Amino acid sequence: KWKPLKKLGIIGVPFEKGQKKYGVSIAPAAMRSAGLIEKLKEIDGMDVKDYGDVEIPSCYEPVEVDNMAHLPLISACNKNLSDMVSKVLKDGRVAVTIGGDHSIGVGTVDGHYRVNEDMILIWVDAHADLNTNKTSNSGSVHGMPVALLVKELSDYWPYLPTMDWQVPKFSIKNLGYVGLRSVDEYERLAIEKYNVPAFAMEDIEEYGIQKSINHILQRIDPEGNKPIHVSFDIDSLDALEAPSTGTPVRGGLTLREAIRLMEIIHGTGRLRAIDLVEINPALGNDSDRKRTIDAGLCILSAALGFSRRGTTPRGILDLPVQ
Ligand code: EXY
Ligand code: MN
Ligand code: MN
Repeated sequence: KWKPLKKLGIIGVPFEKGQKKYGVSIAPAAMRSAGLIEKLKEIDGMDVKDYGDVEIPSCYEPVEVDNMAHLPLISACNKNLSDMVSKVLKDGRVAVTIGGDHSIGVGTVDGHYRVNEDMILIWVDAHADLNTNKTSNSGSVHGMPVALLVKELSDYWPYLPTMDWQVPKFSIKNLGYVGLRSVDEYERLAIEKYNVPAFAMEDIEEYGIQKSINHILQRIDPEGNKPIHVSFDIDSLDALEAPSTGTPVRGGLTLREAIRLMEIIHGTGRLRAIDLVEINPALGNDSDRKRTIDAGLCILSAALGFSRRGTTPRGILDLPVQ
């Protein structure tokens, strides 16, 4: 029933107020000038449409929310993003969102969920992004998007002004993690309380990346019948592979592991949305920046069908004669 969609819609989100450093907001432009669209068009038979950047509102309600910096602006941006992701999906395309910091996961997942309540979510990250404003040590919303999205945690939040548009209906039962190695105490408590399949680096060490993702997919979607949303934080990669990111953590995924992970997800034919977040081209030197952006491009290509084995020329069955 499922086969990979050969149509994509690209959305840029030049947004960085979910964390404190300058630079994540320039990632969509940096990815486009590094050849994002061209590279995705090279994938066999791919139809790529660039929907441009989401509008970041310049006016928003200036309310303060306890330990949640810039919530009204984050909320306004995510509301627009959610609409854009829904639109791309309704147009019959895979939604490919280039962040931006990870607070934009609220909008991408919300937009996907509104079109398909069946969706499952694979959060690829060094961090669990599962803090509430009560448990967060930083007050940065990029450490909170999963907790904002899941219905099981809605009682652990106060009323959040400006967030009325987002009703947390997504079930934590449909979530899996890959790449964890920096998890706060209450995040760990939530993972254990709800028995979330969470493959931290030591688990990936033990099972390998293929068994790890297959185990998650088997757990949250045993029938293999649900559309997949991947939210890929570049800091899931080892800091040596992707140095230009705001909260790097050593000891992470190799690019090879991440590519294999994406190939397996592509192979299900069920990938319908992918976010690539937390690339910060303003951090590090030229070589760091290039390495990080290249890694991001490789990950997207693999997720969307690029084959490392190579592909035969379209519609051609023999070598050209002299
Ligand atoms: N858990 C820490 C916090 O909540 O502040 C660090 C979060 C970093 C989030 C990065 C983007 O994935
Ligand atoms: Mn993250
Ligand atoms: Mn992270």
